[in-house]
Amino acid sequence: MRLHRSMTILAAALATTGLAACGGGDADSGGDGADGTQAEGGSSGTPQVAFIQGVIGDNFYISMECGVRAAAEEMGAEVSVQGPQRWDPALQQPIVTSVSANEPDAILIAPNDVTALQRPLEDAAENSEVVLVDTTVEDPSFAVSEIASDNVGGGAAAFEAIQELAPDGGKVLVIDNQPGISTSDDRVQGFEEAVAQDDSFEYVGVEYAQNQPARAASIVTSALQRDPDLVAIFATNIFSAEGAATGIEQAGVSGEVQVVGFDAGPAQVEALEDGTVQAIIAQQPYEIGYQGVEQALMALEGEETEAQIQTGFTIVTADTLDSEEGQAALYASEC
Ligand code: T6T
Repeated sequence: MRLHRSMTILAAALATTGLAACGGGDADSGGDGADGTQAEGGSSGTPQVAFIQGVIGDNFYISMECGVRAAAEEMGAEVSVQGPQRWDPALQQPIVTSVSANEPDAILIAPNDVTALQRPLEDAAENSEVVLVDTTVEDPSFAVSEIASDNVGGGAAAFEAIQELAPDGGKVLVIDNQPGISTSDDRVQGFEEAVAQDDSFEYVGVEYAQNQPARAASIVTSALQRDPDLVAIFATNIFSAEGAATGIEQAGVSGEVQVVGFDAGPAQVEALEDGTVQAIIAQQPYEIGYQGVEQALMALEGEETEAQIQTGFTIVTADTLDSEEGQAALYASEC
């Protein structure tokens, strides 16, 4: 149920975060129930926030969960966390349906697919404030806020890193999760636009590993058989990067073929240290989760929310890994 009530503690907590409400949000972000009634939250009166991850066991979403939990504790909300076992819209949809049946005050979700999750989330938004964290859907107008990295910019930054690592140019490959995911589609787009501007590079295309490191590894070994002169690979997320590093090691080309990966989980850090990956692009998942709760609670209070919030990223290399900034950018394994 949506709330629209006086929560002095919450309001005070929001005021101290210093995040100004500035425009955006849906017209309905005032927080009345779909039927126009003003509804109370959980039986305790404490706002109930359900966080649905893109997939469980992914350090990006674990770090996001830490931000969600920290914000909820500070602002006096209760949190439940769930997610599909694999990155698969068919697994995430029933989770949305069952979470939504309980009508939590707010749902924070990273939808698995831009199309498949559209309808279930529109339905969920009838009874809960929905905040899209990380990924989005085709028409996010039902959401009170969307919070994500600059993914197009991140893809372009990955190519810039490759330009520095392979200044003579050559063949480059992208390994992605699967099409239809807003974040990684944007990363691929940013990369493709950037590579098209530099004649010294030849883009051999994008291959999909379906979030399976083993598939990413075999994509790398086959790509090297086809194109032994491949100079660099951009892997668009944790599992693509993890598999790319394995493939590079199996092919015995560590340091010869440059790998730039998105995300900064423990496996990516190990790959940087081993020299199988040369640069990683760390997002700010904790911040995304924290701000997600903040926006949800603002919507519940009837305050204006920010329609879109873009968070930053940090490029980490073996040289910067031990710096304060490098260490601060790494993802958590637990909160
Ligand atoms: O890269 C992140 C996230 O931004 C993306 O949407 C899905 O993959 C990750 O969770 C990393 O595995």
